[in-house]
Amino acid sequence: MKPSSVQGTPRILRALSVEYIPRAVQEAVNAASCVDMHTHLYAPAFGKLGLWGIDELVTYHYLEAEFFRFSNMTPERYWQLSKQQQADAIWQALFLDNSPISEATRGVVAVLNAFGLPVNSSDLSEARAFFRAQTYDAHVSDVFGMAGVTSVVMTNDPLDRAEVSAWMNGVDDDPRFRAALRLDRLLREWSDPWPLLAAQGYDADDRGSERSMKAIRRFFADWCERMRPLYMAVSLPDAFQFPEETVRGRVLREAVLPSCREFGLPLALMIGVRRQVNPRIRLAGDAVGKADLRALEKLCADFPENRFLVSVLSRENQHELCVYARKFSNLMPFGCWWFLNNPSIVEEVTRERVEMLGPSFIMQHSDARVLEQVIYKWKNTRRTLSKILPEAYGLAV
Ligand code: FIX
Ligand code: ZN
Repeated sequence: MKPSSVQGTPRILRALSVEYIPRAVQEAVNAASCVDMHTHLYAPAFGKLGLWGIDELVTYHYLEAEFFRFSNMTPERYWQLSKQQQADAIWQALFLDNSPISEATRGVVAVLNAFGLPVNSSDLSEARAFFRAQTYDAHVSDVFGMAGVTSVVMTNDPLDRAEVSAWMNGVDDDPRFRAALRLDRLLREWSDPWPLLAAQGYDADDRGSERSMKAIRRFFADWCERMRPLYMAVSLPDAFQFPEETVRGRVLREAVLPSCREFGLPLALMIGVRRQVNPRIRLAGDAVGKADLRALEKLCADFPENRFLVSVLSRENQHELCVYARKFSNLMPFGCWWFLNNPSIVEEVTRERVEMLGPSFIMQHSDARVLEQVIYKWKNTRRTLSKILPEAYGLAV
């Protein structure tokens, strides 16, 4: 999980004079193939869990949030519509009645352009016909090729019923998709996950006793064997504290961290989300809050044998994260998550990270939820890096 796209360049640059740097960097950035280390995409074996195509692109929750700013339609009415009707309503409001100049709407335009589909059409029929004619498996390879992505890491929740049944039916090895064992549900209020663990045959109880901690470690052993994840991951609220005298705190300390050490897996912490500040708009209803990163300091200091991949959602936490990364070599900052993934903020945050950490961080992930989003998200990342890196190298020679 190294920022390999820029690792080979210093030697080349040393041999160049300053005026050639921008072009050399741009060529290197454009030619680099990426591993997208955090997405919500799925391999073909997961069937309907994998989202793709125009209706999914247009109803991405980033666009739903923008839709409710323009439309008089209530969320309750919107949720009653079919997927196609929802996409039609969003297309009308965000692409026809208003200018698609936000990052999320520009993304849809970029995807349509990439496939040579009309961007000013009064309806989505031509785009629908195009995507209907594709088969998912071959389309994945085409899309990854267009994005310059060799493989993506999925988000895999072993307590999610639909996912569990896909894994149990057997998931063929597909080198384009790697797993990440997601812990959000396991680390919720204990009354929620323990019956799910028990239903899978693990000896968990309602008190979160010592027995439950052992059961969770057995659960991890089995799921690590089944999924072969690259890392474990959890998103955490702005109010996250560690240590914490709750069952969640104990699950983290007594089960998650030891299992990560046992299986040699990093733990990805995505800190700062405030879930469901507006539940009426569902997935679009999450927000951000500044976190107390002393919890992260404690984790990095107390568990030097664990490795932490960390993304923080609040812009106000970014500088602190860089400082902690300078203190703890077991901390690897990654990407510009969610509300940060806008060119202006990516530029600011990445420049700061380069200045403070050199290339010792993971520059970006896409967080794509809909397959074709990797095309525009990686295009935009490359564009921003082609701007920032020549400056950095230019000042270094
Ligand atoms: O928790 C996460 O992994 C978040 O990235 C998502 O759940 C969020 O809804 C999202 O799509 C952000 O890009
Ligand atoms: Zn995500």
